[in-house]
Amino acid sequence: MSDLWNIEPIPFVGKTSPQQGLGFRYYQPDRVVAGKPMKDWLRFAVAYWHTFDQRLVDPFGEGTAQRPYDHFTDPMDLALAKVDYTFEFYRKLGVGYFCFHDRDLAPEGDTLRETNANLDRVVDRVAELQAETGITPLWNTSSLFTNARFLSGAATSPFAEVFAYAGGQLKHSLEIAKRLGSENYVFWGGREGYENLWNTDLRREQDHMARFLHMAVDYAQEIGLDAQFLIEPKPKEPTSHQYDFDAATTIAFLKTYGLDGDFKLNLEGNHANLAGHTYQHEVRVARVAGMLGSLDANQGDKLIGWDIDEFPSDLYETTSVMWEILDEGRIGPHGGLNFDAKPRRTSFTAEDLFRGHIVGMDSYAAGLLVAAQMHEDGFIEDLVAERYGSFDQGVGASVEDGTATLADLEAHALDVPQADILASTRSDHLESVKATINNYIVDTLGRD
Ligand code: XLS
Ligand code: NI
Ligand code: NI
Repeated sequence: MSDLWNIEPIPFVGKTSPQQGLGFRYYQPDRVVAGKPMKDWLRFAVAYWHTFDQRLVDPFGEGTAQRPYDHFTDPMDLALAKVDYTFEFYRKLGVGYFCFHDRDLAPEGDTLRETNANLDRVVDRVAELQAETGITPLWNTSSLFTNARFLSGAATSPFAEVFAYAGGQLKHSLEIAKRLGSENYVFWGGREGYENLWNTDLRREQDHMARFLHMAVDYAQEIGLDAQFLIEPKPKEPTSHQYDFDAATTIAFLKTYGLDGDFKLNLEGNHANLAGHTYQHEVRVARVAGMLGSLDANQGDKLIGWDIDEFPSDLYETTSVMWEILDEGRIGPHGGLNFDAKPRRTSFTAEDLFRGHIVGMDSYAAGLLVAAQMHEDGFIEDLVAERYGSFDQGVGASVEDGTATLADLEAHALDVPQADILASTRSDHLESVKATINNYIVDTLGRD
């Protein structure tokens, strides 16, 4: 798969092209939609771990991926060669950002000191290529779940030695964020949860996790790191219960421990589904709490339960997420769309990495176009205003302004016939809303 070097930068080909070529049908970085270029609305990022490290294993099968650095036997040579490849990929795909875990970049040594030295050598190369290309980290994070030492968690491990190691590892990772100019810094608590309550001190583990995050806030301040801190909720997997279960749970945790001023949320489509939510639900919950930070753009599979991390292709979902983003005005203070996604095992070449990203970028660009049209027409805004209109006057207004008592409500309700109450709910036409959204998708994209 040395074919990456022969692939031309991915062009915009529009609709007239045959499907088989590599090209964008909707994504045009400089096209202005709803007042901003597409690239500013979307701020796409490539996920280092999936795109460059993932061997395309599944629980039943070995990796199928073919990568041009496979022939390196020395892990440091491989790590350094891979960095050059990654920047070539970003450039050809036409994205401005990437995301990584510390351990995606470089192999571990026997001690944290040795590991940091390996990492710093690779980060030197990343810094050089950033300076050459202007491509920068949307965020970085620390892998506090892959190594065997984290078998029972990191910040919530019952073992102080492990907590200490995790803290030391985090410190260096924050220094890298500062050095490379990461716009955000993500915490995904992969093993911060429990497998069984019988051996778990729920209170103490969450106290420890909060301590860990407070230490991160303190250290960021000490070194002048101004990246936005983000927590990425996920309900389970690999633990049977993860503390950052979903947006609502995570917001409650942050408020309980006085961390809500320093953190926002990084929301992932597939994680939303695992929690029994739509992606739009998670984005909306974060928005109404003022906690929307960034997005991990992927999707689940309706037929498979686990975090399968497909590239997003569901236009209904990308439309609903982009509708929220347009309504918000941005993804977050420094947010973007990180493709926390991998191709299927049958798609194992370099070209397939492009195909996966292209379908994801086009699906979000198409969602942006549809959502922009919906906003322009104001149909959802009007519908919601009408639906809650009864709270603008009369008894509704007295509820909202706090003057109504239960006695007032009883006096109001006591003699109203059932038919009149039902008549007052006339504007509830969910089926026609769904039909209208379908029409927007078909009509907007058909015209474009
Ligand atoms: C795993 C998570 C992970 C985070 C970064 O399910 O999505 O990839 O995004 O640690
Ligand atoms: Ni995930
Ligand atoms: Ni993720």
